[in-house]
Amino acid sequence: MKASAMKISSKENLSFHGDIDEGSTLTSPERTVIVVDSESNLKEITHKLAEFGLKVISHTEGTRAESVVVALVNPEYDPQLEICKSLSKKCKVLLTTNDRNFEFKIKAVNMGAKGLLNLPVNAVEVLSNLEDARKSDMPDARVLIIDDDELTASVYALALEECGLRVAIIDDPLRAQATIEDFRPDLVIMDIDMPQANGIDVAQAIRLDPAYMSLPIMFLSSIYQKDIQELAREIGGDDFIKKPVDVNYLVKMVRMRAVRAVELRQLMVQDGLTGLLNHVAFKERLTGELNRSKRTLATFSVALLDLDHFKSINDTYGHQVGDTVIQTFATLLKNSFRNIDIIARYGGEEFAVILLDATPEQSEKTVNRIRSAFEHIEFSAAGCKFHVTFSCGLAGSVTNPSEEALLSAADVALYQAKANGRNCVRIQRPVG
Ligand code: GH3
Ligand code: MG
Ligand code: MG
Repeated sequence: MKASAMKISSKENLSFHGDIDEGSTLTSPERTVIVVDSESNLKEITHKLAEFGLKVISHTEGTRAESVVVALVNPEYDPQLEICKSLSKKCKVLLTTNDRNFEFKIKAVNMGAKGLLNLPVNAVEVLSNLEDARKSDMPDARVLIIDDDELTASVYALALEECGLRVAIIDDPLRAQATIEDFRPDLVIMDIDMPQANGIDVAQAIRLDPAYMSLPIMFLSSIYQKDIQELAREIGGDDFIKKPVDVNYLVKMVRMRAVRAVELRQLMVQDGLTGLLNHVAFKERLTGELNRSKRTLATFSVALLDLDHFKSINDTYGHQVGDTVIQTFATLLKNSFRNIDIIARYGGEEFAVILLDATPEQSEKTVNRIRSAFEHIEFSAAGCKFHVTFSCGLAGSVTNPSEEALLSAADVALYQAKANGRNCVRIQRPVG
């Protein structure tokens, strides 16, 4: 749903393009878009999308075009929209045109087009369409089953997985906290009667952590005593279901709750402008990763990235253009870090990233590549062209084993990067 928040209004007439960083490894093979256009437009669009790690191919490229989910078709190149029609059977087709004539729209819909994109093509808009097209009906929801009866648990798991949910099972409730931190379920199905601990106590222990206070918990039990049911409800269990459970009924209940939980979670953790994690959610993830690194000895780095002289962009071009720069930067970050990295909008024009299993030195290379890609992006507004840069401070979890230490070390490094003239990356090194 956040993709809408990421969309740029074409009224702003803002576009960007620039040179591709030669050494960039931002391109990944599955991020491909089909473009149907004249040779020269094709070249220009290829160039623009490359900045965001997107690859362009032509619709004639046979099997390579098979798995592609978005196609951009210029109606000037395909006036009868025949190519549009045939592509629409395989993927989401967007017509690249400034024509908003209603008759044209009717024809477009008739020929299978799913949207219109203004010219010049804007990479951020293409990316948010790509995200939408990839999204399936079932949100990416995770369910954790805690039950000492492994056989029953795996029967439930199978049924839930069949309807597209991701499922983890633990038979020992004492592993609940660690598993929740690692797996981050949207919903927990909890047996009550377990040899190691009572399910109701386990649920209460989980809820002692404010981060999991609203994690939905469904209790399953063959014990059917009214007072236990009431107790379960009191501590915030969403449901109490009697065992043996009809699997179809369970799937229906879980599915409904998981969808709602995912929607709620997104509302709570996402930043409205960029769709990235918000400040609070970032802090929670940081705590989780620190706990995890204590258990597993895995290390990570934290990067704080702050746009340079951003106030003057707002002052010169207006707040809306400033917002678009923030959205563009967020899109570049999303498409440049690995999927496992945790990216957040930390404050106004400041962003924070947790780079898992990466030393500050390794992270520095990644961030420098992004820095170089970003400084080449050319923005244009009100007839002027301009570039924006950012500065970054990095700190590692090995030398800063607490939340405060990590964030303040990264902040000190960011301050050094600013003092050093901006548009650079600094690592905070421990004194002595
Ligand atoms: P520095 O290089 O030292 O970071 O300078 P700066 O101008 O970027 O930093 P400063 O903290 O002085 O200004 C940040 C500006 O960012 C001020 C604020 O109005 C603007 N800002 C914060 N949030 C948003 C936002 O959501 N949208 C827009 N357009 N501007 C924002
Ligand atoms: Mg700034
Ligand atoms: Mg700032």
